Amino acid sequence: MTPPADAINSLKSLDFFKQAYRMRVDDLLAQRKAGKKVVGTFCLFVPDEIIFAAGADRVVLCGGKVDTIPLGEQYLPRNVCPLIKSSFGSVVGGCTGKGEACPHFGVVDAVIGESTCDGKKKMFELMQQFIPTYLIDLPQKPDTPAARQYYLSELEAFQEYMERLTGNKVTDERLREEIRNGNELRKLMQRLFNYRKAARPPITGLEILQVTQRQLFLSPGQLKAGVARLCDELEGRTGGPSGPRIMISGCPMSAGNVKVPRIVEERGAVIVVEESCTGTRAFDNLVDETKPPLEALAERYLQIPCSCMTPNDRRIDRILALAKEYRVDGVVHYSLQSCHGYNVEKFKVQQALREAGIPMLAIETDYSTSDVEQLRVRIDAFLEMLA
Ligand code: BJ8
Repeated sequence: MTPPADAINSLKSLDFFKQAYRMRVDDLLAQRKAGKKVVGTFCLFVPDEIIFAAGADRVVLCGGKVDTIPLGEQYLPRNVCPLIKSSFGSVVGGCTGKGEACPHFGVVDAVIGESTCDGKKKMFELMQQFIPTYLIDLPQKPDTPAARQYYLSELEAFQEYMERLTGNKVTDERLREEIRNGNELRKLMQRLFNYRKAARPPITGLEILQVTQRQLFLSPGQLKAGVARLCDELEGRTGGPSGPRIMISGCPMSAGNVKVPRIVEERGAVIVVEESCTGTRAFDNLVDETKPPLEALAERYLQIPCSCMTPNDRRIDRILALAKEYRVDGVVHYSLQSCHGYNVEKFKVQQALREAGIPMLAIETDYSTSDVEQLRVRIDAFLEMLA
């Protein structure tokens, strides 16, 4: 095994992503000054295309930091997932000045929520007391025609909301343009992930996280420029780290949350793919450019294999397919504490992986550092077993 490559490679084009936060906040402040509306989102089920077609901008607000959790816990039960507590703490901190807040919470005019897990659904009700909040209701059985019809009607209502918020009409032409832009970005992200299929990937999992944690934070133009530069730098590059090839699958890792991938790579493995919303789920499946735009959006977005959906067999299928494509030696199943969807689903994931002969390590954790030592021991044992 060789050490993780984030220390060796020093990919120059990653500097852009390191500066992304300050740069983007300044950019959003300037846009708001010029009269543009900005919305905050928390989930992949909120289609960017509709927001951009309405002439607004968006920024993802999912919290990955531990320091906003204490304020979140003043309003929410302690046994809610850390992503929810961290996000809510940031919003309240930003709105009341009572505590830690990420600067980007101050730059949104409204929040667009979605009815995914119970914790988030209820958090959005409370959030309404601090900032205007609109909720997209999601069907839970995505494979039925009725579900697609219902989600389509929810997207129509969302489009009308965005028109009211911005005062701009969303035309089919504008939607089609944004669908084309979105697909281009998805293809670019797919190209970036393809470099990780190499025998010795030229980019580590920790480095990739710097991009994926910011992909819904940056504007599409910024992301496109940054990822294109990174891909060009990776082209033809060989000789990254070697070690067991690991897939991380499960809950998203929002910005600030790198605990598990850091340990995995510090202990000598190489993360080659993430099956998560800060991974392949964000750019798998293009939107069909030949269909009526809203219908095509409904079709594509309902395919996101989130554990809030039932059944969610397409997630299992995707994990097995990715394991093959990326020649994965083992899977680390990553659940946030109290995320019942992913925690329960892990059983079926493990069953499927066992049948495929791929070992899996199940980790349930939060944003604190209290379990780092224990995680190191468990991850070491898992990697040793793979070796
Ligand atoms: S599409 S994964 S971004 S809902 S970790 S808050 S599920 S209790 S973040 Fe998610 Fe959309 Fe699904 Fe993706 Fe709830 Fe679980 Fe917490 Fe979660």
